Amino acid sequence: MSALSQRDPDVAAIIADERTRQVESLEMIASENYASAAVLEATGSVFTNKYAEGYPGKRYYAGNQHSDRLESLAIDRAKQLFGAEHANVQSTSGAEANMAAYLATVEPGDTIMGLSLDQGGHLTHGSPVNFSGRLYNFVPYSVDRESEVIDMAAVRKLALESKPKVIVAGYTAYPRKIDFAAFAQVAKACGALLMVDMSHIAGLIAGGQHDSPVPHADMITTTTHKTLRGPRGGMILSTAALAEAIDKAVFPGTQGGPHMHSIAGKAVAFAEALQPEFADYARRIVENAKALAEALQAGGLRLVSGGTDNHLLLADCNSVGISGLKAQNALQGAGIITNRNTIPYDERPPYVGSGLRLGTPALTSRDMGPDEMKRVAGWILRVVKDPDGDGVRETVRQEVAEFARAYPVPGITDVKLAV
Ligand code: DSN
Repeated sequence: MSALSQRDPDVAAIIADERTRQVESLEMIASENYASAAVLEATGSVFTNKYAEGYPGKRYYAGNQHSDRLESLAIDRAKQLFGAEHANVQSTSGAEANMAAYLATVEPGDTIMGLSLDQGGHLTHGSPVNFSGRLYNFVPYSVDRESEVIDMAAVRKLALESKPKVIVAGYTAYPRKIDFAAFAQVAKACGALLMVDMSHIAGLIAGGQHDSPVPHADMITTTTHKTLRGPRGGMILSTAALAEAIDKAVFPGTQGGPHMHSIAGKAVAFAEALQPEFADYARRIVENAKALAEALQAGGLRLVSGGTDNHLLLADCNSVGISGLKAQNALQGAGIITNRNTIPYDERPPYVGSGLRLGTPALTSRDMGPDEMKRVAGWILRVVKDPDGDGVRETVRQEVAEFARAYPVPGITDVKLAV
C-alpha cells in the first residue's frame, strides 16, 4: 500500500480515478501531454521541500548546494537544446514568464503588439481582463479574414503606425507556421523588441519540425509541459544583452522562491528532448495532425486556414451546425477530450465559441500514428454530426475506451525511460 493511500485514501482515490481517465480517454487538448515516468519522479522529489530564492551561486537561503547543481544543469541543457545565449528556468508558468518578459523590457502604459485572444493569441498577450491588457497599451493584430493566416504586410503597417516597444509572436490556437524572420524585420523597422511565446510549439522547435525563433527574437517565453513533454512550468530564453534584465524580472521582480522540484522535472525533460528519438516524436506529431486534418475535412468539417502545419487544428463547428461548446461536451461524453475555442471573427461569445481545438501531442506520445488518426477522426465526425444522440455517444465511448486501453501511456502504464 502506498504512503498516500495509507495517509489519505480520499486523495489517493481521486488520483487513481484521474489516472484511469487519462488512460481510457483520447486526450486531444493541444496544450496537454503525458510527461515520462522520469519527469514525474523528478517533479515529485524531495526538491519540493527546498527554498532557493536567488540564482546558482547567489542564494538568499543556506543548504542550496544541490539546488545550484540542479538549476545549472537545467540551464545548460535548455541552452543546448535551443541554442540560446541565456536561459532562465524559474518561471512557474507561461503566464508568469510573459509577465517577467514585459517587466524586463517595457514600462506600464507602453505599447505592445500581440495577436488578440479571440484570433488565437493568449490571455497574456493583451486581453483586457488580464494584467497584460490592464497594465500595457496592447495594440492587437489579426489574421486575414479570408485566408485566416497572419498577413505580414498588415502586421508591418500596424507596427509602423503604432510604434510598439515589443511585438509578440507565438499563439495558442494558430495552426500554421510562424515566419519569425519576417517578424524580426518588422520589429527592426519600428524599433521594437521581438518576443516569441513558443509555449505551444517548443517541442516542435526542439525536434526540428518548426523553424527556431532563437536567431530572430530578443526574448522567447515558453511553458515546459506542452509539446515539450516536461513538468508544469515556464522558461525564458533571451539574448545575452537581456539576460540580467530577464533574471531580475523573474526574481525578485515577479516571483519568490523557485519551484526546485519543477526545475528537476524540466532538467529531465530537456535531456529527453535532446535525444534523437525526440526529433522523430516531433515529426510524428505533425504527421498525425495532417492525417487527422485530412480525415476530418473529407468528412465535412471545415478547418480554420484549411489545415495545419503544426500540432493542432481548429475546426469550425458551424460547418456541422453546432457551437464549439456543444461539440466539446458531446465529445467528452464519448471519451474524446478537447476544448472549445473561438475562431477568427467568431460571432459567438468566447464561453461558447464556434471552434474546436484539437491537438495530436498526447496521442502521439501513446505511439498512435496516421491510421489511428483516421479512426479517431471517424469517431469525432460521428459525434459532432449527432451531438444529441445518446446512443451514438455511448457506443463511441465504449469503442474509444477499448481502443485507448491498448496504447501505453508514458508515466502511467508505460514506465520506459526513453522518450
Ligand atoms: N491553457 C493554455 C492552452 O491551452 O493553450 C494556454 O495557457
